[in-house]
Amino acid sequence: MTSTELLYSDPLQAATKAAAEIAQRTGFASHDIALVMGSGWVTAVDALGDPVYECNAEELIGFLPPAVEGHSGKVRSYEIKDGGKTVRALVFLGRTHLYEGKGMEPVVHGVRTAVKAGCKVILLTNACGGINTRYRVGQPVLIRDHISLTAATPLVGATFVDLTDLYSKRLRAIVKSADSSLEEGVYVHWRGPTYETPAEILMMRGMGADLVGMSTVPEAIAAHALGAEVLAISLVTNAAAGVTGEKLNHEEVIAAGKAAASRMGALMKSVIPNLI
Ligand code: 8IG
Repeated sequence: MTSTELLYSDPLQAATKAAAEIAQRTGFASHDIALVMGSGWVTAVDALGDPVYECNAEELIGFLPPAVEGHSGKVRSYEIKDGGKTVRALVFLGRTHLYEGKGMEPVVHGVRTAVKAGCKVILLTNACGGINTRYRVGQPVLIRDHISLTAATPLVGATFVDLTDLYSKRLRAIVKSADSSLEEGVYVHWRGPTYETPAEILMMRGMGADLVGMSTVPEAIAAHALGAEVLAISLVTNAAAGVTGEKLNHEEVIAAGKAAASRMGALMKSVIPNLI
């Protein structure tokens, strides 16, 4: 059986095997926290210093090559020291999205691998559209809850998982104590790859949504179902369709991400030791 066949036929076994490969390659039996870096967030990891290990994700069991510009598809291991404490962070540069049409398994393989590698906390980052008119481009927002307009879930069978505290209140409080200016919002998961119409954005606002994007929700559910705590931070990189009258483009997203990267990096570096 190929590594891709294993991913689709027995995804948890594929994740367990990928985690063992990471332990063997890095020399660290376990990691503490995983970071999934979305569009525009990749340069924020520079704040973490030099990684102690890096490979291309597709070298590991079950990982597919990346498909989007700004997602380089690397897996890194970092040692983050804070006082006497050492935190081992597994960092995924880039992710697979549902709109790529490869199904759910590749989308959540990274977080499942991270949990199998020992990570108790999963920090998901993304770039998204701002529905809430209070938000400005370049503003980070903590995800407090989500609305799934894809209704896609990585879970199958009679596994009835409670999502009341999916985006951990405890972790959000820790991040807000480091930066009290951070806002919280409700994220809508939209399959894409088309952006929304202005009418769809009005519908989402009416539903109580603040942010819209094409990722994060399946990964949050998969991580939570395996017992990890989830923290998710969105970077608003554009006003959602119809909010300003401007058209949406991917270059704008990349530019806004780059501009906000150093603030994001400093925030991550300062809070990570407190999350573990
Ligand atoms: I970046 O406006 C980014 N990702 N669905 N809508 C959706 N996804 C996004 C958007 C947006 N901006």
